[in-house]
Amino acid sequence: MKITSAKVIVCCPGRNFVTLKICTDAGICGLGDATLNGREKAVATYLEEYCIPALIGKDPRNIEDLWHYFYKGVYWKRGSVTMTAISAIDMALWDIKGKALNTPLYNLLGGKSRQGVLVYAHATGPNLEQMLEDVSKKVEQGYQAVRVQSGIPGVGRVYGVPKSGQPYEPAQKGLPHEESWDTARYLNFVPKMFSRVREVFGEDLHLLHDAHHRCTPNEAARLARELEPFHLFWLEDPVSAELQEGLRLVRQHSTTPLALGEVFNSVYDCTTLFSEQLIDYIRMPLVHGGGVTHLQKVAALASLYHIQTGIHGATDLSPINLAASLHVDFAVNNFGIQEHMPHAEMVHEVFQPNYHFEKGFMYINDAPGIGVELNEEQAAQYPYQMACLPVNRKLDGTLHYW
Ligand code: CS2
Ligand code: MG
Repeated sequence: MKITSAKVIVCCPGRNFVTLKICTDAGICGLGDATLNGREKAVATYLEEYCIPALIGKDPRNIEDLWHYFYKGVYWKRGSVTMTAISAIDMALWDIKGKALNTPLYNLLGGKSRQGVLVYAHATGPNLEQMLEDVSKKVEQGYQAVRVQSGIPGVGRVYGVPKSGQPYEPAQKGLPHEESWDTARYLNFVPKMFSRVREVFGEDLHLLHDAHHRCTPNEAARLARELEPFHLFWLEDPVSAELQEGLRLVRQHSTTPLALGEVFNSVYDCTTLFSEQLIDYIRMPLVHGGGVTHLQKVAALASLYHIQTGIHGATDLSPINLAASLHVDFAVNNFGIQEHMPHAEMVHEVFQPNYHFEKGFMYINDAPGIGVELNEEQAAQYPYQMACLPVNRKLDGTLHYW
């Protein structure tokens, strides 16, 4: 089999998505997600200028070799743009392989290890009461695990907490907008928030929280320790993990489970976190983390250290990525939980998914390969619109981690 053509499709059904389509002389085409929120065109150009010309004529069945061709072969390893491009190629090749062998992707990864994939929903609100209403909605929909985020009294607009009634979408049209932050107020508020959530919803609901990299290791240690009585499923990104050693301090002080890695793009971002057992869940997404090929290796290494997967699944990753993640979730033994934020209806006019949610779990049908269809005519109806993630400033104006 040979690759005969490949193209990049950029569309904006409510938000931007970048898709790579690779076709072969066997008449089989594969799809890969190449969406990097706020930097979509950089990945599209990387693929169009450098990867697609090099793919033509190659045998798509040699996925491992092609992965290393684009990783080692270019000399400039890693980085979000490069790794998102490699991830898209990798997903499209696995899609082709599954279609060529007429079998769903999970079958090529060792088969199913479970009957359903446990997922968590997002509940948000500009204040505590509205957030509690949103948790109720998610429980009514059948979710058994809910991530809880709320506006913080005295702090303006907080990342990832939409205005009342708006869908979750941290990126906004045009150049980055500015949001504010105050760690002291945040640290005082979050334990009170969880105390209230447990009071209303009891012990059985799995609760998660995302600190979005906002604390220093010592602040994170205080937060993790003060959240212990509320038995969180996980505390996510309490610190920015560029300094992997920083997690030692958090770990020393608390047993609250920690989840990290949605911005990682290589196993080398987490070797210390794994080998010293500093985290409990690894969040690397397929789309930015080297695709199925690399995630399998990351999951295998994590399992040696009793670390489970908790793959990133925000709405800025396309349905192709979510479906591919579900195949991995079904297959790996050390699966923990999968993030689930349903895409808007408009997104499904372009991408027809092969998965569904039922009573807290997700399921995928047996369509060969990854199994998501792309309607290119619909995609063309929604042209790209520039949008960026926000910049985050402390109340005095100092630039902070977002
Ligand atoms: C968030 C994401 O899902 C999460 O845990 O942190 O919404 C993240 O902020 C976005 O994917 C960034 O594009
Ligand atoms: Mg997150």
